[in-house]
Amino acid sequence: MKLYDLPASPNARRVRIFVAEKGLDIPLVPVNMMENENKTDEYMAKNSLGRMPLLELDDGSCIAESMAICRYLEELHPEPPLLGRDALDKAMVEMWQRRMEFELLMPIIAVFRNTAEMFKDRVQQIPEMAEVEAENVKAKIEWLEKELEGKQYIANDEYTAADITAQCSFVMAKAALGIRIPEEMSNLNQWWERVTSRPTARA
Ligand SMILES: N[C@@H](CCC(=O)N[C@@H](CS)C(=O)NCC(=O)O)C(=O)O
Repeated sequence: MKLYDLPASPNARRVRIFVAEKGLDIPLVPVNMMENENKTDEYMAKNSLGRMPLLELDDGSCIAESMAICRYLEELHPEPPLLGRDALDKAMVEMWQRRMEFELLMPIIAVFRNTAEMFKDRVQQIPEMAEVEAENVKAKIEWLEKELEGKQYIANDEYTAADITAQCSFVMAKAALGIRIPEEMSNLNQWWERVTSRPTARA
């Protein structure tokens, strides 16, 4: 088994954290996007969208999509559960994971793709879209601050994939866009302290 990785990518990071939380040791294969290593025939045969992360199994099967990779690993290694324990809990983790992905991570990536120099020649950048999505990110951070009232973690009372996706979203927001959790948002700041003090946070 090997994991094709893009070190700075929030999607790749969430899978690396998931792997580390499971205590697994899966060899990483760094893919250099700037050298178009993800567009070679060899890589495109593994993932026709040319994206990372990608998990390649020993039998040659290739799993793309971060959450599909996480689901596969959870099935093989149920402990500690990061995708929920019983039917309701699994649904809640799925709900919150999707919310973190669609409402936070994707708008943050949209701001980055529409403004970053490294994407200038790779995508059609629309500055107005970056502005709209930046406002969206701000509103979603305020929303999450309220949602975290009285909660230790995002989906339930333990650390799950929903926290991992949110955590990686904030890492990217801070590193790539300079967007930080506002000081006065005590729920989010306490949650941030809780998740980033885990030994796996720098995976
Ligand atoms: N939905 C996919 C998204 C994967 C994705 O977009 N990966 C980006 C890095 S964050 C990538 O590989 N981009 C390569 C490119 O744009 O050429 C997932 O959840 O894994």
